[in-house]
Amino acid sequence: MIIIGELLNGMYKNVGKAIVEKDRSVIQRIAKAQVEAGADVLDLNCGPVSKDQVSDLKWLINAVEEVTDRAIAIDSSKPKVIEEAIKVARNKTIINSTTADAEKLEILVPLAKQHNSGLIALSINKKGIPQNKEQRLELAANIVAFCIENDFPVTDLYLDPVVMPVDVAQAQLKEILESIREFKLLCDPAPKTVVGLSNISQGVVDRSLVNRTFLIMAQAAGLDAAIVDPLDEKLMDAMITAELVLNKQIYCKAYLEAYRKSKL
Ligand code: THG
Repeated sequence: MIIIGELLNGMYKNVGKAIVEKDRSVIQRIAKAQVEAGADVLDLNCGPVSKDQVSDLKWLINAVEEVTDRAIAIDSSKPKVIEEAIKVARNKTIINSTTADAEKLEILVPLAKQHNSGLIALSINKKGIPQNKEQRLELAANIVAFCIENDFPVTDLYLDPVVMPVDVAQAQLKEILESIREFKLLCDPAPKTVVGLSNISQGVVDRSLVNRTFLIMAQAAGLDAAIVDPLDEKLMDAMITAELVLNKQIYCKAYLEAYRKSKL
């Protein structure tokens, strides 16, 4: 499983404050903690507090790249912001994200290709979030077709079915799990799949339990990557154990410890 650390998001109060105050030490401490906990990639999102997304995201990228050479996911809904921010990145990048809308694909697919970057694509469009598996698959198939036509390697494409909070869209979660399984069948070689896991538990009491239960089910459906809180130890233990069950880790008595050591 490719672990994408979610904590450098302006949605979190401490991070939002650090971005506004340009406090590098707070950002760098959170970056290092996520790397030490096993994050392969760090998601960077300025969140709602940012008044100048381009300069804030560039600042965030620089601050993070000073302390780690792990990949970064440049997280913004605005293609123009991603286009500017990616210019300052030296680490490997994943663009997060495009939708199935032509005007976004036309900018972000060539940009990802030019920078040798991964690309996360949400199976949504301007009309909104799909209400069933069929609509998600149709949008994902359009995204895959666009990538193939434009010579973007689908193995660098991460299809995201868009996880919804369980308290507002409970019936969607089964559709999302089935979408993950079917996204993998859209072409050969298969595209990758990703979810923003913590979306599921916004407003829920025991967030960690809901998160890890869904993550394991998504892993069983073939999930390749997840945007998660890597400091949640119970979540990481469940993720590693699910990899063991899926025969993606070699069993030994100390398999949790062995996995963590392999990430350092
Ligand atoms: N798909 C893709 N990218 C994404 C998402 C996705 N990026 C953003 C988001 N969704 C994933 N990251 C988060 C980060 C934080 C939270 C949820 C998803 C979160 N934050 C607390 C909250 O809102 O309750 C913040 C509260 C606090 O201040 O502590 O839940 O789906 N491609």
